[in-house]
Amino acid sequence: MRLPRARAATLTLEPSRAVITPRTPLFVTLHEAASADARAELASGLAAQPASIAPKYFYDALGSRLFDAITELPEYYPTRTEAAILAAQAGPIAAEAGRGRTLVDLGAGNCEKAGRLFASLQPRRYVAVDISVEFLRNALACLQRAHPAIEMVGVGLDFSAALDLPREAGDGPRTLFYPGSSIGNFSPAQAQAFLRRARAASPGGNLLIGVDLVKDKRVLGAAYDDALGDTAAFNRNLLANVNRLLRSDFALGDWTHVAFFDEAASRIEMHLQARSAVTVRWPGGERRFEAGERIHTEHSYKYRVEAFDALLRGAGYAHTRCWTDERGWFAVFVAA
Ligand code: AVI
Repeated sequence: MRLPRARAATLTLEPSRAVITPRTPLFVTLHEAASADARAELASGLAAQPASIAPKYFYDALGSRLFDAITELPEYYPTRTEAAILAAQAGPIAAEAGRGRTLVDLGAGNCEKAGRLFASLQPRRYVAVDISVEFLRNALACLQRAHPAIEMVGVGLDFSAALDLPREAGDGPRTLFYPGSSIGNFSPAQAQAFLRRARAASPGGNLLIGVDLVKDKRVLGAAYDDALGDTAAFNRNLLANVNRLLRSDFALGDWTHVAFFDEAASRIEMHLQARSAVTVRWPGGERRFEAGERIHTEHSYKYRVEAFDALLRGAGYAHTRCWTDERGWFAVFVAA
């Protein structure tokens, strides 16, 4: 569904002053949460052995808020470590990425990370893309009020399989911004395919991407199983979203949050584990789970700098630069 073009901002010049009239961001919705495709994908994931639910279904409106809360937890270091790198290296990163381009924010969420880059990157246009359409709409409207001079476009899109930006994203060189190590939620093979699509979506432009690095497994484990239980709530809320989309009857209390670091695969695994035997039903299907049986909900791969650099080069990026924090916990790359 395409929404009508919103009122554009006008810059009125009078002899002694310039007045910027506030504008509403243009919003393009190319994603329907409760589509037949989504229901088919969910039903086949639940029927599979082992069962799985794709992590993109975490992000309904409540899931997006729970994720925001995760980023503030003492145990969840990625967001603040990445923000510290972006702040400390703002000048060199902007020099590498280029100023005055269209900044395309993939998985924009609350748009805060990109907003903090505006001073250094001075984007001419900001395109915020996210699957969580209503959450994005509100966040973008707030950001537009704070930056009335920047043209802003919101795109409701599931870009996990294809990265087809609408024409409203504009032309001219783009910096694609993919922060937070969301790339880690793909397998390395899927990540490389995604990086290839990102390169194709920014001809003559570049990619600014955050990547979580391998570290002590106690630090990693705590980040995905926090003492407050927010990550557990985020994981279980997935079932509430599936109930809405698939009209299934998951009882959230039947499921326990499980998260651990698999060193050999270099990834955090998240699962939901049945507390006792339970049958889940939805229109046209059902699945019995034995006590202790798990539904896989997320992988979060952790990289070494050289391995991620190789992934970028394998995706066709010939030029890469990387910055890390003092502890070597997180890396920010610019790749062209
Ligand atoms: C969005 N993504 C990068 C997060 C991560 O760390 O893999 C999602 C998350 N899952 C649990 N906590 C955070």
